[in-house]
Amino acid sequence: MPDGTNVGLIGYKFMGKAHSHAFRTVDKFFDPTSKPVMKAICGRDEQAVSEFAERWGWESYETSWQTLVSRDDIDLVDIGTPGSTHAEMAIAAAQAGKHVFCEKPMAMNLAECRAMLEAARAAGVKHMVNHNYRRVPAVSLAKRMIEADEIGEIRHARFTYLQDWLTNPEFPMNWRLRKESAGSGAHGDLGSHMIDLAHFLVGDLDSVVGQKKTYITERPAEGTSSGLTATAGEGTEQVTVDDHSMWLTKFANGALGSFEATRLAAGRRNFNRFEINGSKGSLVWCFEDMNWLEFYSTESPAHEQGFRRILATEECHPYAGNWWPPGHLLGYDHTFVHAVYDLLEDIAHDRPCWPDFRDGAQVVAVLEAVNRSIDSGSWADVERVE
Ligand code: 4PW
Repeated sequence: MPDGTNVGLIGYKFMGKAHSHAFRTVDKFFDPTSKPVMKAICGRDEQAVSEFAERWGWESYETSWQTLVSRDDIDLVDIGTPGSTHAEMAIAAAQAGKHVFCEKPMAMNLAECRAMLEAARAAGVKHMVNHNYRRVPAVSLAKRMIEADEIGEIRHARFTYLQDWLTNPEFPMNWRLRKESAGSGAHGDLGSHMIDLAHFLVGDLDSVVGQKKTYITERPAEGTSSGLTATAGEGTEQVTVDDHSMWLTKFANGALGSFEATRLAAGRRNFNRFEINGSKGSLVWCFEDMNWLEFYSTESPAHEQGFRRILATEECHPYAGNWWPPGHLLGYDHTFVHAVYDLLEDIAHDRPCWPDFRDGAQVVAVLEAVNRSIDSGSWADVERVE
């Protein structure tokens, strides 16, 4: 794109802000070959989306996503809306010849994912799913250390993603609590992130056995909502998704693993954590302390044995050198900038994106295998997406 990459973003709430921030910021700290041009933001409420466009610097706004994806002056469609809308939007965008960036979970089910993947491949456009936690410098550093055999053969790994914003039964309904808009509760919302990290750091999951539970089955009706906040309306509504999901896995490489996702873990605000144990050491990371990676090596001298805390803000650490001097910490928003930078470079240099729609579909394949295991009461094999 000689004059930049023209972006159209669908969604202007929580993810709309995070993605808008990323497009506004990326060329201030990174040097994308093709700079993003914030062409159009899309949302159904004309007053709200026009105000958002003004505030965030979008050149125009649309109230119809169909109009946005068909515009000739759009190169990249970014989908920041609830999961029930992803497939239709992504397929239409690909068929219109647009590159596609899609929030997680990729879609409501594996069939939708496969249709999105097929459409993107047929159109020859780039496709990426925003599993942003891969792009925390400390997480990408963990990937490098695993690839360098610094912890040896991985034997087991445990992933937890705990939040508490739904602990209070008076917290009202919102789209994340409805099966028809979100597909599932903590299982997909948080579980998809854990699965993607597991794919990134450990490998494919071969089989799973799980359980889910909804503890609060009725909540005050929705008034207004944005992100993880909401106000109550009149009456009540049934919750149709899980509060809590947990499962065991057998990885394809022989390792064993455990996963737990909940949004009712009082005191855990965004406790996305992994611990990976290998034959020569361990790696531990937690988003609530996201700049630090804990590393234990069995090869350290006996008197030095212990977890070493690595502050991943050095020039040598992934992405970190583009920001501030060592020790100046990064945050959640920086991971979106990293994703947008890599996407723009993948488009400009015709490189495969990661994670792409195949990776995103593989995540949903695991989510569905857990559901099958719950229905059957026994282990379920994970379908492989090619
Ligand atoms: O990581 C994200 C969190 O910031 C998740 O994708 C969903 O949004 C659930 O909590 C928040």
